[in-house]
Amino acid sequence: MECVVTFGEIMGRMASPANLRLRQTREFEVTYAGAEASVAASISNFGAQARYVTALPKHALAEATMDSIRAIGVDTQYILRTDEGRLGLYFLETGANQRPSNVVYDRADSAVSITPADQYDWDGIFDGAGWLHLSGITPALSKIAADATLVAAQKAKAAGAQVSIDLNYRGKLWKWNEPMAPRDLAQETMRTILPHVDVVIANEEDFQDVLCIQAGDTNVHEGELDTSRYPDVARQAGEQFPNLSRIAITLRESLSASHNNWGAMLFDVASDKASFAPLDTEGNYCSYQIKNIVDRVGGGDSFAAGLIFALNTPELSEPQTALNYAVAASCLKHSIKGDFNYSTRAEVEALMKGSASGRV
Ligand code: KDG
Repeated sequence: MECVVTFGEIMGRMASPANLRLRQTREFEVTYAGAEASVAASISNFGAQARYVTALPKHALAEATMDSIRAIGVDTQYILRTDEGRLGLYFLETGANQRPSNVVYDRADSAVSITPADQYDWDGIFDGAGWLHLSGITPALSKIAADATLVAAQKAKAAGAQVSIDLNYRGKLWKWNEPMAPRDLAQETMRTILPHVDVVIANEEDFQDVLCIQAGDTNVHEGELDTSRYPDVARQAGEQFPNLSRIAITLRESLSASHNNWGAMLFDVASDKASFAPLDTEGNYCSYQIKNIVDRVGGGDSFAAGLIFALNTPELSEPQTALNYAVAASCLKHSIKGDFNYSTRAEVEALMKGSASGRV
């Protein structure tokens, strides 16, 4: 499998311990985070080569940030070290029962948000690379970061790589063109990037926020998610962007802060065929019931990483198998503290086999 490149912002994650409110806590658990870094970490943990590209300042905290992904085997040689700009942080308060989680960003003027595209060595970055993964978070940071994301996609296509993007709409970001509303800016900006993308990944809310595609009625019928409307969401995305070859929709029914039902659909545009996962023994969509979520952050990134890894691994690349892998990988992430998914390929495949036999 050729190297997978991801480009975006990596941050320090400062999480209050044991569900403490941010106002209460006197200490934070420090790990590292950022959607595109999480995808690189996950792919590396599956045993493939991942190269992560960003810009970071020249100080010890930035070194620690790089160490966190180097330790997993991610290639960090194209990370730019800058004299200007800071390491972004995000503060996480984990929800419980009916109280949702809360995130406070402290990432203005981060190095990646002020580093123009022409500073990166794109020829080196795409040397030996077959895939680029992006997210809608980095272009939300600044006009400079949005332009760099677009250039990354263009350079990847020019180098013959496939490009995937997770729409990842974050309404708290997208402030760089005020008074333009965050949603309008996201729509306008993402429409410039999406023509250079092959695979788009998102949940149904993101399809609505970023592409104005209505997923329709979200009723749950007799405990079963009505999956019939999702192929049409994907078809509408394919009509808006004819370059798209595949569209993945993650299907999360959030039942409480600690309980999700979790699954996904993968739509193949050329064959107009939708696959769903997980499936029960009769081949019907059933969803993983995750009843004790240790940490849900990064679940979508694990899905993206699993899909990219599986689509590029010959024995896993058939659409249903690739989707089974991606959903099982993201399901396992919910058992792991921190943003990164430390599951191995063997662990993901063991869960896939268990779900195929109805033992989940
Ligand atoms: O997808 C996970 C991300 O939400 C998390 O790593 C933090 O990058 C992050 C963001 O900006 O929300």
